[in-house]
Amino acid sequence: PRLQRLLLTGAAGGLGQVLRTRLVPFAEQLRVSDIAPLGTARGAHEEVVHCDLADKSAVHALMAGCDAVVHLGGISVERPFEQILEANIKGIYHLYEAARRQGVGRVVFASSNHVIGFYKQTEHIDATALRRPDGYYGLSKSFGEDMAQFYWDRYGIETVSIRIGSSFPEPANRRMMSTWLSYDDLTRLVEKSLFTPEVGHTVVFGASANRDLWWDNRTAAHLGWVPQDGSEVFRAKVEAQPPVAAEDPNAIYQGGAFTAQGPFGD
Ligand code: NAI
Ligand code: 15L
Repeated sequence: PRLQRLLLTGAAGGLGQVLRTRLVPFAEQLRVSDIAPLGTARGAHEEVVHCDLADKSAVHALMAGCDAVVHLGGISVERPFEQILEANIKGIYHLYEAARRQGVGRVVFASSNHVIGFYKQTEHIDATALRRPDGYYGLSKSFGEDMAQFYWDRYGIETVSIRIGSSFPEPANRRMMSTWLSYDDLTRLVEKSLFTPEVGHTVVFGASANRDLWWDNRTAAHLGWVPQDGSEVFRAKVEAQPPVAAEDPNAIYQGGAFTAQGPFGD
C-alpha cells in the first residue's frame, strides 16, 4: 500500500462496487462511502461511512484523515436540476472545501464524456476542446472540472479528472464501441491518477483502446496510462442489434441520448 487512508465515494454504485475491491492494494485503510447501503466492513482494512454529499459537515467529517479520494459519488445520469444541484454541485464543493480543510492532497474525480456530449461523433477532440455539456448532469461535471482547476490554482490540491466514457462489463450499443472503458483499464487509470507525481489538474478521457476513438489523450501523456483492452471483441455481438437510425442522437452526438433528455418541467 502506498497510501495511509484512501476514501472512495459512490462505493455502492456500479463502478464503486468494482473499485471497492480493486483499490484495496493501494492503501492501508480504504474508507468506503455512499448514501446507499454498503453492508458492513469487509475486513480490518475497510471503514464504512454513510454520508450524503449534500451535507457539508458530514462531508468534512468523511474526509478527515484521508490522503486521497476517488470521488465517484453523485447522480450519474440526466435528472432535474434540483437533484443534480444537491448531490453533484454542492457535493463537489463540499468535497474540495473539506480537502482544503482536512489536508487531502489528491482527488480523482469521476467526470464524464457528457461534458463534451454535444460534439459530433465525426469530430475528434482533445482535452483542450471547449466543453459542450449535454445536460444538467454534464454541466455538473463541467463545474466539477472547474472546481478542480480552481482548487489546484488557489490551494495546490491536485486532481485528475477522468472523463469516463462508458464503463460497463461490455459495450451495450454501437455508440459504446467508441466510448467503452473496461474495468481493468479503469483500474489502471485510477492507479496512475493516484500515484503519478505532479499532476496539477489533469483531464483525461477514459476510454479503452477502441478502434473508433473520438478522443486524443496527448495532454495527459504524463500519466503514462496506456489502455490495454478494446471493444473490438464485442463488435459482432453489438452489430447484431437492430441498426440505429441516422437521425437518432445515439448516432450523431458523442453524448448520445443524453443530448435529447428533458425538459423536465416541475
Ligand atoms: P452509479 O449511479 O451506479 O453510482 C453513483 C453512486 O453515488 C450511487 O451508489 C449513489 O447512491 C451515490 N450517490 C448519489 N447521490 C449521492 C449523495 N447525495 N450522497 C452520496 N452518495 C450519492 O454510477 P456509476 O456508473 O458507478 O458511476 C460512478 C461515477 O462515475 C459517477 O460519478 C458517474 O457520474 C461517473 N461516470 C460513470 C460512467 C460509467 O460509464 N459508469 C461514465 C461517466 C461518468
Ligand atoms: C455517464 O456519464 C453515465 O454515468 C453512465 O451511466 C453512461 O450513461 C455513460 O455516461 C455513457 O455515456 O455511456
